[in-house]
Amino acid sequence: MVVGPAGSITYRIIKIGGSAITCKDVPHCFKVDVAKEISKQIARAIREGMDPILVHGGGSFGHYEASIVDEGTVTRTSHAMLTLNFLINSFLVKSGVMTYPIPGKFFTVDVTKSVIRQGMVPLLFGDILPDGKIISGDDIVVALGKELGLGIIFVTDVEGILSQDRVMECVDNDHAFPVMRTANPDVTGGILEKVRKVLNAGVEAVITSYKGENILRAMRGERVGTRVGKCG
Ligand code: IP8
Repeated sequence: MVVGPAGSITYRIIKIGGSAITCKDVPHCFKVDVAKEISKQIARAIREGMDPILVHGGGSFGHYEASIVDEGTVTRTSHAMLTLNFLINSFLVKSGVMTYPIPGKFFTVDVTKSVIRQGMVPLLFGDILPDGKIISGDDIVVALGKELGLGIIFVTDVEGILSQDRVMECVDNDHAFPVMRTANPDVTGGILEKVRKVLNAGVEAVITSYKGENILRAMRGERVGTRVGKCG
């Protein structure tokens, strides 16, 4: 486990959620301003000496296409994810972040480490296999968090897990909070499933928005959003 100066875990794995980077209700709608803001914070974190590992989800690209089941689902979903990756990567590269994209189908911890060893920033993403099985970016970040002993920052469109309109400070079980549901398709289960995966794997995570430089602040070890893992 990698620990920071105060003995706390180091948050370096950043899951750029589809809910943050794409528009909920509009298929294939990409949020340029959000991409610019996230890229800016990641570039700054790197300038401050931090080395992030990036992963993005499917949003209204991959999840939308995967939810329409016909003979073209795998082709369209795969194409949608590559398109979204191209868009996100374009803003990161423009901001000076030396990324190397790794589609989920090719994800291993070793291949991720080899990209880091070459001095680049891995940019992994959720994917679909030829048989239609979905690889969620959430599973990728949890596997990396467990293997590398690093904390995960889930960047979403909300400030954290809400209970009666207030952001919860910390969650250590999956039934203590009201389930957050969204109308848009999410074939990999949404926020409750994220929390379950984090708790089952015994990793540490924060769920936060990109606003207020929260990605950068979480990487610096500041408390933002909702922590998921061990409370107290
Ligand atoms: O949004 C899903 O990745 P996630 C990827 O991280 C596809 O669960 C293909 C829908």
